Amino acid sequence: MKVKDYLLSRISEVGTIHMTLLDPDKVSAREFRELALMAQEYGSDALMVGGSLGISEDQLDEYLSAVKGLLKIPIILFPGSVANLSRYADAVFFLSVLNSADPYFIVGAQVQASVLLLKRFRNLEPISLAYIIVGDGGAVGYISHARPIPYDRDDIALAYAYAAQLIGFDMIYLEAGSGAREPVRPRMVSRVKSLVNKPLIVGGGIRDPAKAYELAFSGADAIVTGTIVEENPELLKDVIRSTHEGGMARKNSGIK
Ligand code: 1GP
Repeated sequence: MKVKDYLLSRISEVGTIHMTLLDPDKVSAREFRELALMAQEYGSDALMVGGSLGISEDQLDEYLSAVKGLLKIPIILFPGSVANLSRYADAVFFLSVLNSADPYFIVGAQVQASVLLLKRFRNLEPISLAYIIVGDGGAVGYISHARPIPYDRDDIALAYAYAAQLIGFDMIYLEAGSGAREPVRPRMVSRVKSLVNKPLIVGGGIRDPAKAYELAFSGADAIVTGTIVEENPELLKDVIRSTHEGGMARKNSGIK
C-alpha cells in the first residue's frame, strides 16, 4: 500500500493520526533507533525524519538504514533542504513553504529536488505538502524566510489553506515551529478544517495530552510531535493516546 493511502486509511479509521518527528541532528544514531522503536510501540502511526539545520545525506542513510527493517510504520522524510533525502525512507513530504517571502522555499528547492527524485530516489513516494508557518515559526520560519501568520488570524490561514487545496497539494500542514511557545490555536484548526477538504496536519509546540486532544477534536487529521519525544519520551504515550481519542470523539460526534 502506498504511504499516502495508508495515512488516509488510518485517518478514516481513528479520526486523527499521530506522527513522531525525529531530528537526526539532535540525537545519536543509537537514540534515534531507540526512539523510533518506542514511538512505534506506543502507537504512533508514522515516523517523520528531518530538521532545519545540520543534516547530511550520509547521516540520514546511516540512521535510517539501521531502523528500516525494524519498523512497520512508514518513514516519511520531512526535508529542511535538498540534502535531506535518503533511499532508506518510504516517502518524502514534497513540501513548499507557502508563506515564505523567498521563492526558493516555495518552488526553487523543489525544482532541484525533483531532479534528484527522478535520478536517484525513484523508490521515494512524494506526497506534496503545503507548509504554512504560523505564530512563533521556530527555526524553520527563520530559515525559510517565512512571514508567519499571527496565531489569531484564522482568516489568513484559511486563505492560504484553501489556495493550497485549489493548487492541488495532497496535504496541508499548519506549523507553529518546533519548540514553539504556543501551538496553533484550536480555533484556527477548526476554521480551516470546516472549509478545506485536504488532510490537515498540525504541529509545533504540542507538549501535553490535553492540547493534543483539543487539536484533534478541533479537526486536525494528524498531530506531529518532536521535542517531547527527545525531552520526555514517557509523555509520548499519553500524547498519542489523546490524539487518537480526540480524533475518535470528533468522528463520533459527526462534525466534519
Ligand atoms: C516541527 O511541528 C513539528 O516541525 C514538531 O514540533 O518539536 O514542538 O513538537 P515540536
